[in-house]
Amino acid sequence: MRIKDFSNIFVRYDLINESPYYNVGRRKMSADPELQKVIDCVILGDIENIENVVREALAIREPVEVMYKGLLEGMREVRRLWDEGVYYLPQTILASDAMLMGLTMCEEKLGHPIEKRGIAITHTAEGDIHDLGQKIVNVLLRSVGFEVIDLGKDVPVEEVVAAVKKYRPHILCGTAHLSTTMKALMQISQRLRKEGIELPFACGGGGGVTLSYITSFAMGIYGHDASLAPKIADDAVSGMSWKELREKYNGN
Ligand code: B12
Repeated sequence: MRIKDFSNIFVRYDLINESPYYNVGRRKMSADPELQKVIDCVILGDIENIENVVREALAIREPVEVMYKGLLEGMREVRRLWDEGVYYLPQTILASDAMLMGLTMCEEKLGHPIEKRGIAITHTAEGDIHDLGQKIVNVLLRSVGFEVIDLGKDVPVEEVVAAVKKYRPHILCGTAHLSTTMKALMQISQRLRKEGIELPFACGGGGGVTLSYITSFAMGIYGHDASLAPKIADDAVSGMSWKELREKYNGN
């Protein structure tokens, strides 16, 4: 017998039961219908429709609002679903891809000022592919005029050190999410010191990447939110040392 209707074969019944998003009356996370569509597309990993809904949202909302109240809000729910064991890798990868597609559009809409404010290097730690936070940092830094040298994800410690020596940035940014990869951030700090280089090293992420961990090594400044990156970078350009920046942003 040939199967004519596949719709019931690929249904995740656990999702229907456990996620409000797979039910008919989806939980509303935004009062704004355009932003809600963005949120839904991220949660559902709907890479076919994300560009349309982001375009519609950008027609009436500021790019930073679409980023924070749409894309990031959707990712917050994905995080919950993953943490509760409802989402597996495939759903999470699709959701992340949808978010990255939307982020690129927000960046295009924001545009970049012609006059450069300073140079920033960003990267996601060696062994780590959780780069969504880093991509948001890139967009925000570029939107205020920083030249961003994006080293990408899973960047070896030595590659980061070499890039700092080559470009002499005002600020280095790092993102990590795994307990196994966050050590790379500390290793970068140690290697830079060995080379006699000191600069503000702003870090964010998840898991063990906390205020106490990041401030346990030289140069580390903890940023709980990407929106801090342009502020820290601006202060770095104005000449504040990493110690002064740590005092200002981390209170120690
Ligand atoms: C999305 C996600 C993925 C996606 C990543 C896609 C991508 N392109 O990034 C995929 C599906 C690929 C993935 C894979 C894996 N993941 Co994962 N993943 C997540 C999840 C659900 C959300 C993380 C996220 O993207 N958040 C949204 C972004 C925007 O937040 P963010 O990066 O933290 O950034 C914010 C701030 O931290 C800050 N920030 C970040 N960087 C910076 C930098 C500066 C300078 C500043 C100022 C601020 C700042 O600003 C942002 C907000 O504005 C978390 C769950 C959780 N609780 O966090 C697990 C989680 C991080 N993953 C986890 C694991 C274990 C894995 C895998 C090993 C799973 C596996 N078995 O294969 C692999 C890892 C592979 C690898 N080598 O890296 C664990 C890590 C546990 C640990 N502590 O070690 C978590 C915590 C889930 C869990 N509870 O088990 N994952």
